[in-house]
Amino acid sequence: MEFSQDKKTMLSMIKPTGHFTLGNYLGALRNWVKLQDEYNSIFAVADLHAITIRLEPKALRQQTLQAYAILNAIGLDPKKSLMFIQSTVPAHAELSWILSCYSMYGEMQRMTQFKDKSKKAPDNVNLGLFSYPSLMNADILLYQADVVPVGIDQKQHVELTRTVANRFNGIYGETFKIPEPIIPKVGAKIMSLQNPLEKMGKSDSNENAYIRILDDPDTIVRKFKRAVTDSQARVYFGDSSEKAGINNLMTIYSAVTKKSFEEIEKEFDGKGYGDFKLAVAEAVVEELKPVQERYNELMSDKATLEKMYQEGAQEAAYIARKTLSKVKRKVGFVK
Ligand code: ATP
Ligand code: LTN
Repeated sequence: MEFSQDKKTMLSMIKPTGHFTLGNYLGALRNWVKLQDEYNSIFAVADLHAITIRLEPKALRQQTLQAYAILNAIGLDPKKSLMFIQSTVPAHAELSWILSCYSMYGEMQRMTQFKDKSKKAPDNVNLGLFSYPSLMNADILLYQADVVPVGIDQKQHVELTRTVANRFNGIYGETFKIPEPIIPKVGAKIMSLQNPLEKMGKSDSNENAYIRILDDPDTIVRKFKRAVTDSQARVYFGDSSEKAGINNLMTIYSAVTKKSFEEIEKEFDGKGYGDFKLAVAEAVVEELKPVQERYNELMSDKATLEKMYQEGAQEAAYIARKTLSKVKRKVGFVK
């Protein structure tokens, strides 16, 4: 992994809290692949962030490895990008503590993710859930990232990163780069196949609501066949909430085949939803096939996979240590 002096640095992470979905893939991951040549890129599996919810140790370990393998399988390349697992680089937890002393209680309390997640799981409102953004601040600032591609839900967290970095720089002099969030364009939001007014999320209790990146072709076809549509039986993009199901299928088909909505409407003129659903399913199967093949190869050779993430950890630790040493010196810790 070689970083160029002329390129800006980009960093993003994803939590291994479940099986990655087509929503994660089309909305976030696939975009990372496009961006990796443009920037010095850093991608990580945010396993420290994952434990704000209770996970079985075995499941966390397996999901973390799967997530790391998927990042590789979709086309992120450890020769071009720095790729690692968050918990293997101790500097994240260390800087998170330091930064938490420069983050205000009131600021953290205003984070909508904290409010939403506290409501959803009132019996496990742990301190980690509250200080979650401080760990994210550390993730970003350790690598002096210029840009951070995230979904709209994470924009508030990156804005907090800017506030905290500016505050620290104001007290101690230039220490951190101030990062910018990059939010993908509209269309990147994939909705649930069962309730197209809600986001397709990996923690949905109904398995038919989402497509997993690793679903086999039969499952993908079955889930698309069951997708909720309307009674009009005409494929077009409409404004009414009734069309949300078809709009979502058109969005998926367009994202995968690069066809415009107009082209799709023409292609399925006079045809029923059955034909359309099958075409969407087949396009998704084709898109995911090479990803699944590479994933299976990687997972069948755990030794190589381990070597890859260990190398990533070493490279990440080297960069992170530089920033952390500077911070510790500025704050006044002994050498
Ligand atoms: P959960 O369902 O548990 O809330 P999630 O799938 O939203 O999880 P995150 O780890 O928060 O998981 O998402 C990772 C990235 O994938 C984020 O950048 C997010 O914006 C993006 N993403 C998630 N779901 C979708 C979706 N349905 N459409 C587009 N992008 C999505
Ligand atoms: N909070 C993010 C995941 C995440 C992240 C980061 C994203 C953890 N650390 C640093 C960008 C930069 C999420 O829930 N999607």
